[in-house]
Order: sequence, then structure tokens, then C-alpha cells
Amino acid sequence: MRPALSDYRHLTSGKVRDLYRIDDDHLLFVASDRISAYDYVLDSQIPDKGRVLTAMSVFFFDYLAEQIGALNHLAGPPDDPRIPQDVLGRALVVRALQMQPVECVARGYLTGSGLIDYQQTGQVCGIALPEGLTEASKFAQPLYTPATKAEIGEHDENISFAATEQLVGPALAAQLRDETLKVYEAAAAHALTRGIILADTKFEFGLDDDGALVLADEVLTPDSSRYWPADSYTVGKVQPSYDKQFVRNWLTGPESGWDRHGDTPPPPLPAAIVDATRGRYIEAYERISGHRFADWIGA
Ligand code: Q0T
Repeated sequence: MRPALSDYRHLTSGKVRDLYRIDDDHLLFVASDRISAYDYVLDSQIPDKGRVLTAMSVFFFDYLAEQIGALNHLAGPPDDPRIPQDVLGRALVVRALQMQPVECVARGYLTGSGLIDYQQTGQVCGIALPEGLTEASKFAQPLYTPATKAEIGEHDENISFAATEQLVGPALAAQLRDETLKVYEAAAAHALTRGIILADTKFEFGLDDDGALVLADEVLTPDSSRYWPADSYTVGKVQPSYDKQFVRNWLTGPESGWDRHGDTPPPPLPAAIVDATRGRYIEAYERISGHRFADWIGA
């Protein structure tokens, strides 16, 4: 008999993920079907999004353990009996770790907050960059661009490597940087063989009881990363998001009647946009993993 979700105490939530305590050593990490765009969590949910992102995260945890020996926080299989029926397929039993207060970002391409910082200072996180870079420029080598985690509703703040040394000490700061770049490079190389550019990604790490650095949170999902279709990549242009482009186009187009610079929340999405977006998440999972989503638990 599986437990009910209400058997576990709620610990914390992100915009679209929730964390519960199972026991002293284990947590339940739950991905929802909620979706965010333009800094709002939308009223519409995307059916199966939580399961697809959980499947992707598990694919990459396994891939990275095998390819480069990266440790991760998984403490049981996706059908672990401690997972409630309600959330089966979109929840994982994880080890309770000592989380590190650094958002560990790797960037292979210049976009988003990195582009804004570059345009204002010529640097990103204190790293000086050559002149003449533009939207979606590929870096000569991937950058480690750490940030501090913001409160809900605020944006993470890019910080220098020296600032992370102050936060966690120089040895751990260097380990976070080296592990972040190693994991990003392995994952980005894999994604590219499947026609997807992993422009950037964010990791969260914890320490286990042995003091080992362990990948936590979700990894290499479209919520924690920018996925771009490789076949349409064009430097100098804002790249379409692999997963959210239909949502963004509809919300900012004439049909929605919404002003994203006004102060009203976005309207609910039409069923056709929901369906197309669900299809994009499934397509991304199937392309990257080589597995059928229909074979994932509960799908
Ligand atoms: C965490 C101990 O808000 C967060 O997640 C929302 C679901 C970030 N967060 C992660 C933890 C984890 C993980 N993952 C872990 N393995 N051990 N804490 C806490 N907050």
C-alpha cells in the first residue's frame, strides 16, 4: 500500500516543484505540471509535464553517473514504494543533503542575464569577454557563471567566482565550478548529437555525510536549462525555446490580448497551445533520451 502525499510534511516549494520530508535521511522531490512564462506561473497546466521532466532528469542522472561518474541525490528507483500514487512518475526519493548556497550555472552561449551583463560591462560574473559578441554568440569555451538564489518572485543575482569563495570557501568553490563545467560539457555534447543545443544550465549541489559533492534538484530539464533546436541556430537572433516557444508566441501575439509589460497576469492558454507544448516536452525527452515517453511510469 503506497503512502499518501499527506503522510509527508511539506518542506519547501519552488515555482513549479515541491519538496516533502520522508524521514531524517530522505526527501520526496515532486515536479508539477505547472509552467512559467515571463516570470508568471500560468493558470494553465501542461498535462504530463511533471512526468516528462522527471524522466529527463533521471535520464541525465543515469547518463552522467555512467559517463563521468557524477554523483546524484537519487535514493531509489522511479517506482519506489515510498512514492504516493498521486505523484507516481513525477516524484523521486532523494537523499537529504547539506545544500550549497550557490546556483551553479554553465553557459556555452551568450543570452539572457549573461547578455545583459555583457552589454553593460563587457563581463559576465567578472569574466572579461572579447568585444563584438552578440545574442546567442557561442563562447570559445563554456563559462561558469554562479548566482545567488533569489526569493520567489525575484531573479537570481549573478555573482563573481570570488563571491562564491566567500560563501563556501575556496576549495568548495573550485569544486563547484569544475564539476559544473564537467557536467555541462558532457550533457551538451550528448544533446548536440540529438540535434539540441544546451545553451546554458543551472545545477544545485549538496554535500553528503562523507563530504562528497552531489548533484541535487532536477538536472538538464528545459526548466533548468535553455534548449534550442540546433537546425535553426543563428547567431545574432533570439533563439526559439525548444519547449516554450508556442506559449510565448501566443501570449505576446494579438490573440491573447495580454500586455506583458502591464500589471495583469497572463490569460489561460488555448487547448491547442497546451497540446502543442505538451508535444514539445515529449519530443525533447524522446530525442535526448532515445526512450519512448509511453514507456515511462504512469505515462
Ligand atoms: C534539498 C536537501 O526549492 C528547492 O526545491 C524545490 C523542490 C531547492 N531545494 C532543494 C533542497 C535537496 C534537493 N533537491 C536535497 N537533496 N536535500 N535539500 C532544498 N531546497
